[in-house]
Amino acid sequence: MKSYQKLTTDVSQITEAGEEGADGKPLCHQKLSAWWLGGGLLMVATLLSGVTVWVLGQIWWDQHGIPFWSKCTSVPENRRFDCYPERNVIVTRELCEGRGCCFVDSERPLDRMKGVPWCFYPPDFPSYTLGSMNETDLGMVGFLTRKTKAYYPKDIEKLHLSVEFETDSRLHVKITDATNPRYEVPLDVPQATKRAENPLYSIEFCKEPFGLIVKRRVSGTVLLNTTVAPLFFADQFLQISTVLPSTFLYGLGEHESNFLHNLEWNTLPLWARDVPPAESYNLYGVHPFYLLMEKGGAAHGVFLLNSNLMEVVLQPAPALTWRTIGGILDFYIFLGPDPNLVVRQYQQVIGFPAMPPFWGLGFHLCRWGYETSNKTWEMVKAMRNFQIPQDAQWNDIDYMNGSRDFTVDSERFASLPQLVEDLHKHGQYYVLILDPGISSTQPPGSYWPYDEGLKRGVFINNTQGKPLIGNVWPGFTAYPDFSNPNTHRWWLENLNRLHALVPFDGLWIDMNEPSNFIDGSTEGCSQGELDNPPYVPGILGGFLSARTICTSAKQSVSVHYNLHNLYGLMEAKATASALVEIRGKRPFIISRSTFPSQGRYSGHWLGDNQSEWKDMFWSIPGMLSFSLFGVPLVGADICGFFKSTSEELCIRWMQLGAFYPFSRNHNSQDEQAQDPTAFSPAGRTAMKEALELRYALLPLLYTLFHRAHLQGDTVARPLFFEFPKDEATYALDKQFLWGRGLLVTPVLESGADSVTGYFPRGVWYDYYTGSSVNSSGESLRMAAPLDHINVHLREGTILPTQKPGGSTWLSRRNPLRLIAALSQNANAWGDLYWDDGESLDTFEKGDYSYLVFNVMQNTFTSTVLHSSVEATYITVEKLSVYGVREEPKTVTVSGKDWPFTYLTNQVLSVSDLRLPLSQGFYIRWM
Ligand code: MIG
Repeated sequence: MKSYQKLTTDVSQITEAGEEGADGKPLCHQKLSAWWLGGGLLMVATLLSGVTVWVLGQIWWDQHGIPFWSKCTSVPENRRFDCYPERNVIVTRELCEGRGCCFVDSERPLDRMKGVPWCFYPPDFPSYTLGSMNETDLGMVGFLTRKTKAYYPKDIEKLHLSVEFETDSRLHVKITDATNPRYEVPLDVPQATKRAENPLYSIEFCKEPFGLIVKRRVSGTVLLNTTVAPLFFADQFLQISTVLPSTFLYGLGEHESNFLHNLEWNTLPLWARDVPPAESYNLYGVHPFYLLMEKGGAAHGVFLLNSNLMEVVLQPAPALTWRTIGGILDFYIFLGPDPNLVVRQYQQVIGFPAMPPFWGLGFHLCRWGYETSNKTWEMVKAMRNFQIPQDAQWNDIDYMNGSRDFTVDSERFASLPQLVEDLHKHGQYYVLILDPGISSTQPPGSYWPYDEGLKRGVFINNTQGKPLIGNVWPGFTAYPDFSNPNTHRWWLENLNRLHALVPFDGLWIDMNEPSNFIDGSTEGCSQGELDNPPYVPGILGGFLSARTICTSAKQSVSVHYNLHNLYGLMEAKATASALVEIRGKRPFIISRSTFPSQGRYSGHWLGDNQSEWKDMFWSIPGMLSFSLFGVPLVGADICGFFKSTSEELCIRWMQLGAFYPFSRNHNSQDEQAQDPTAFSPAGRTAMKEALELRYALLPLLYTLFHRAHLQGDTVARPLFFEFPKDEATYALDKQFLWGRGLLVTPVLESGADSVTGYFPRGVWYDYYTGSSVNSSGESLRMAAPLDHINVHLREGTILPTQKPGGSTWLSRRNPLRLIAALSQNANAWGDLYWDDGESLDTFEKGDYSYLVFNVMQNTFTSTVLHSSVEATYITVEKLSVYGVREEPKTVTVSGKDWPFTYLTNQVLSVSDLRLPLSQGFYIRWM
């Protein structure tokens, strides 16, 4: 029986309970149908055995006439949604049934450890009811009401539901309080102006209890079905669950975990926190976005635009529960269908990442504890002495006077201005750390940042309206409120003054969770609900102000309770605009705390790791996750932050780190030196070679960043993005790609002289030699001596490479070598974006060159689609073609005969070309 209340498009429909969906299966009350069956059987048993059972029935039947025992046990374990997620409570039958939930005492105590809830919602747990829906220009709106109060305080009775068909691949679903406005994340998101005409999705609503079902139209795949558990919308407890169409789930950061999430009862807390990364902790940043691979290779993504403390529960149904303690439920659903498109569509909402300066892609060297500017300078000189590529030297907090922002220690760092001048003379750059905490204990008149900040009211206030005081490196500190525009002005003025002392080129913004060495403030926190909400997700420490400031603190836009997770984003925004104003060039910023849309302002490093092999491994899933989050400029501390590294580990890590989009070796204080000059000649040489490999590939890397900036392509890319139909790629997080065609297979363990990597079906060429393997989609073992990292080219790829140099300032002038790796049909494709490497908005202003390379019918062609003066400074010197099956008799360059070499491994090389990059050319072999 079908009786849909049809709306104008076939994209949406409202389904009454018990009705069938288009595929004939009941959509709403899936679980109800399960207990009807169970209850029915019990009913028959009741009739058969007469009075005794009838009496029993009186005990077991609940007020709806439903057998309580039956409806609870009919819920399969993996479909139990936790009704009592509170920690520090031993959930008894009494407590559980007090919430109207099912209590099933586990026979296996291990289940409790594993996470199968023993207190869970029965299928008929009261929730909201959907009234009729009305059409709008962009979709539909309706109201949800609830009759029975749920068990959290300030349960909201009437909700407003809006569904907007924003684009064919993007659906926007928003649920909020129908009566009173609530906090919403202050992010500029695009507003659709007309309803999508041919959406990839369809949506269905269940009336009683309310539920939402989203399907992919072409396949009928159910992407979301929220009918599996009740919706909650109390002031400080909002919860919605869905089943998932597969277990191939990625994203949801920031955590230390495998790239592919574990769905065996895994709770991921999201709350910005200063802590050395460890599994299951909430870490520095917050990204409520996931990508899921459906069966068959299509992908979709879901973004919950909410900045409150939340947790995401994953369970093996497979199912997912969003649980947040504030804001509203504001979902964007991206239909792809290709994973690359999902991430692009996500970034169309949060913004595409900034184009970094070219030098930002060079090698960065840093440590905490250089102690003096002279020692820092010696470092730079040693690197130059060994001709190891380096673009930027950094200083950590040791440059400051008493760890105070915007000061320079005039004794230990007396030569800092000269050091920076020397760097600049060599075409190198200087980056400084800044922390948000502003010292509040200097005598009045002696520390402008605090005095002036007080005067202008730029600090976060406590509940009494006075600056909240915490404790960080300089001692007691106040915290700038970056949600206040006055703070941006003040921050800029401080940076201007500092820049006059030390003309830094980039900034490293640390401690911006914000971190606090004491919990809350010097005066503790309030007893109120903002500091002690009725429900606290499973965060480290167990309370909101653990190692940060009180969440009751007041900021100009809202309370810190709502804005905490946005601190790093707002600081990055202020810092980026200040850097633009000061230097007039592209800002280079690396931030520890991040939130969606961070990529517009900064990159990210993965925080305080250790000099351990497993930490080196964790950096790959970490990096790939930030690719999904739209923060492509990402990397981990190469060779590890805490602890001392071994030479072997550091060599392997420099090799891997040469392929971090952001490549920095950083070390903690009091650890053994781990810069490339600190090792044996052989170790040093291996590291130098790894960096030279990076520098050779920078034209490719820069082009990939352009594509990220332009349209949200990923830079460091998971394999399955390119091979979505190959399920064998779904769990890979020990290998990754740069763009579509460069495969990196690092060694991640000690004592190895070989490495095994997966090669999706097709021909792959060794980057260095051009030798090929034709993979059927298999794992291959390869030699990996200590001075070698395996890098392969996918068939059909053309790479622009450049002769490396000691810095990008030097290498950027060098001639190019193009490498074409032919497909089995003897075709290949590649491109190059080139500009001055540092001016603002070169693409937007047209000050760039863009070239497309391709090979067809034994002819390599370079086509200049757009050109600017920078391309006239460099030449193409050499072309190597991998996979030329027969030795050519002649080679011509733009019509003229040219000498060439051909090797038995099918590599054709044409050298001494001296072709200006700014002009098209073709090279033919016959
Ligand atoms: O409390 O500035 O993650 O990279 O070296 C530690 C000193 C503060 C934490 C950063 C780390 C940096 C360190 N910082």
